[in-house]
Amino acid sequence: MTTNLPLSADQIATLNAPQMDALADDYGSLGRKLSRAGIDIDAIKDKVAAFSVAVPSWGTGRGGTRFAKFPIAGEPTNIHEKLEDCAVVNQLSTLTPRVSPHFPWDKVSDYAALKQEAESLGLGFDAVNSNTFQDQPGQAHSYNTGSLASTLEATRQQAIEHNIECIEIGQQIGSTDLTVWVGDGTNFPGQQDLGRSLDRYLEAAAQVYAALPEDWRILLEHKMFEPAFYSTVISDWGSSILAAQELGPKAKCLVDLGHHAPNVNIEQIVARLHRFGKLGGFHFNDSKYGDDDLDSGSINPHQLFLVFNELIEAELNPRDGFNPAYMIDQSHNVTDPIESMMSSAEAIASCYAKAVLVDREALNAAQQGNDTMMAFQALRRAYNVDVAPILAMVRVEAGGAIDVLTAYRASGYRVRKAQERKAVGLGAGIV
Ligand code: AFD
Ligand code: MN
Ligand code: MN
Repeated sequence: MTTNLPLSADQIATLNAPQMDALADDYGSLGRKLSRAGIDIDAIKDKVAAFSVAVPSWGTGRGGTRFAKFPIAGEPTNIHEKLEDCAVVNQLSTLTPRVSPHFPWDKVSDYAALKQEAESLGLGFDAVNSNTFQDQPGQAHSYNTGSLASTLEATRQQAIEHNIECIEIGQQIGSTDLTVWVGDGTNFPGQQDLGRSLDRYLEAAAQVYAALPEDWRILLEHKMFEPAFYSTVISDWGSSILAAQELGPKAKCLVDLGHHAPNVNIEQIVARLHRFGKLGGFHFNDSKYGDDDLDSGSINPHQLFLVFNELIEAELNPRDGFNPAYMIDQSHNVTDPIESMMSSAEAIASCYAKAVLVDREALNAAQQGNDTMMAFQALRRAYNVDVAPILAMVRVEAGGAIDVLTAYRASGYRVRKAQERKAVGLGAGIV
């Protein structure tokens, strides 16, 4: 199956070799420390090995702001090259075996062949993403009035049909989720009736919902602002859960970490959505000011840990088939996207491992007994553990690299691609 891996397994093993003794030493030392707290390090390692996060096909290209995009040499220009880059991320980090495609950006003529191509690279497909927030060449109706919530019936119909087409493509490549984020909203008070816009959205989304196959879900991604700066139709988790509840059991909410007002308690939103069986997916990134799409854990790793703490609680107390689609959703404006995705996958898995390490009995007892300091310390103790040896051991056992970034640079992959691939254009590049 995996006949087409972009990096040589031998080369990864050779790069790992001089570091193996040190890793065994660090892993052993952490194992002894954890065992004093009654924790079996191998059990934690197995949980981390079973954890994975999808990468977005569009995350392999340099992102940008509305001011500019600065491409790098060797960037991918089509889905085939994007898959190859995703395979590099997965080969070295071993945490990202699925790719989330975006249509029409990733359109091809033969999806069965695309699925096979992905498999030969050690990859599968995750949620399919529709795009009704920008116009495509030759498109009959512009989305300049919005899409699923547009006042124009023909535009709404076109958006519905595009989402249904995404489901049909998804069925051919093995996806079972459709993620819908719409840019619909307004820039001026009074521009649209806030209630009627939502009515139109719900009516159109219901038609997409009706086209979902039995085992599929529609994931509604809310976002507070941008491109609309006054109001957005699905602006927050409240609008999202109400819409999901109205649409039906196959509709769930997707939380993108960057899509909230600054300082919002996102971990509580996670807990709330889970409480009502509506947490369907997650887009990981980090932010300082808004929807910055910075690398996961680069600004506020503690928040990422607290989010995972809620996700582990949800995993332990599942409601309504808890099965969240985890994905990295970042805009890599100033780094090599492969490096950012590998570093982010590590930050995400690290917070997952720390959340697994939380002594839930101690936490629950302290909570129950109103011992605030000890409840906080239960979280703090886990957060302070350096889980790097666990992550590295997981990677080595799966054929990945101990030091992903050094291995990637030593592979010369990007330099090779810079010679093989055609240059991408300049221009603004918001993703
Ligand atoms: C936009 C949105 C959102 C979405 C992405 C892909 O902000 O994060 O996931 O496009 O559709 O960046
Ligand atoms: Mn997102
Ligand atoms: Mn976003």
